[in-house]
Amino acid sequence: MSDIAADIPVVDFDPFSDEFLTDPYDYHRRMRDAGPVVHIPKYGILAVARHAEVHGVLNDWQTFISSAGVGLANFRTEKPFRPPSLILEADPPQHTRSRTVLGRILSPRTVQQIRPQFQAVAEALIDRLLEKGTIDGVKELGEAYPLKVFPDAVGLTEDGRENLLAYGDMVFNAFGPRNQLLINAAKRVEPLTDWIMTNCQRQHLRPGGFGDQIYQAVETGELTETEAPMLVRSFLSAGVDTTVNGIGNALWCLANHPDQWDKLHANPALARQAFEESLRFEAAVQTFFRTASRDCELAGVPIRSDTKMLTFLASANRDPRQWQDPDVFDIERRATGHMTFGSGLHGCVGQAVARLEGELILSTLARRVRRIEPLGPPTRRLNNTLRALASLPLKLHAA
Ligand code: HEM
Ligand code: OVM
Repeated sequence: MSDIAADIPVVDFDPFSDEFLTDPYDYHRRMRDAGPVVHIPKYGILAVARHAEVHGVLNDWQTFISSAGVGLANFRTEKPFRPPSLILEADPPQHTRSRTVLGRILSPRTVQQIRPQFQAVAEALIDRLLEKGTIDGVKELGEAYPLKVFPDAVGLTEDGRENLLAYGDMVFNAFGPRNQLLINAAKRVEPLTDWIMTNCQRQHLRPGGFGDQIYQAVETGELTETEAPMLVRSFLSAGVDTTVNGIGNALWCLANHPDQWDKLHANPALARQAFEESLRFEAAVQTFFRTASRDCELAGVPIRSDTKMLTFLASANRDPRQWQDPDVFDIERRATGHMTFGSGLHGCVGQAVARLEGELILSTLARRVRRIEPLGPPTRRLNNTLRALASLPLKLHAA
């Protein structure tokens, strides 16, 4: 382990404990107020919780690298639980090769092309849920929608799509320590890994879908035969559990802020902004790590090479140094600049798809639903990285 200067403010809590994960916001405030960089001795790591330093770390990829892993494990000294991602857990030049291809597949033009299909599914699903009236917003909307539209767009077969949820749960738990959350997730992982890797093969992917398009880049010589399935794996790892929780958290925000719901219902054109604000307010992805590649300084604090640096994306999103009234959920504010999609070189390559899904669910609800009534408290699904709900009982009142 790398040594950490004695005068860096110490915070003595565990950011991967049940208590922290259940309600992180007061811990975030205490870390922001302790200093620009804090020391978490429990894991021998440093952390940044203010917007300026989170942004600073994510935008200095040469100093704060990803190829040693973007979780707690240092890939230079610990074996990763699966072969590293060729985009997320890579630095240039490997990152550039992967990113060029995935960035083209998920370009704004592609997203315009998939829009009609994504919209039709949102409308059909919400019409069906309105007939039921009482629903679980997590299972029946937050999970059901991405689990249909995203695998369709990638070109997966119908069977076994629910494996994507359990696999995502594992991948995002694995960025944290080997605590009980990870141990429980890991128990289920072997059959999941087999299903995932099988479905990353070209013969299982519908011609023309996002997955097949990765293989087209092999034909042009941009990628190798072995890189292609690994990059399909990236879509299957990052593309479902993220939007599931982005949508689930947005529903929770709107059900609990009826004044904000009324604004959206009166003006469905606010749907995209409302989704953006809920990404800021309840960040579906809470944290990522980097590793210092050399001795350096951040905000005047000396940092040793090989130190793990935890970036609190969700805390940056509520830093009063950056936002006015950060703890107020306001769909009319300018929420862009939040850190929920990361920032810089690794900033989410799927964010246009994620925004499309969120916008279409919220605009369709805004047009067809007069009121979203919470029926009792939601239950949480704790995950080392994701802010996730297990259930969200709701009553939808038709417009
Ligand atoms: C990267 C969040 C949806 C694919 C990232 C990063 C974040 C993030 C924070 C940066 C990781 C880092 O800096 O180390 C989210 C959230 C989503 C979402 C909150 C939904 C609300 C998606 C979707 C896809 C996707 C739908 C696939 C279509 C990826 C990939 C990367 C990435 C492949 C790695 C990019 C790189 O390293 O250059 N995402 N994501 N994400 N995301 Fe997303
Ligand atoms: C990947 C990957 C996995 C999890 C998350 C992610 C948020 C990417 O396998 O490339 O981005």
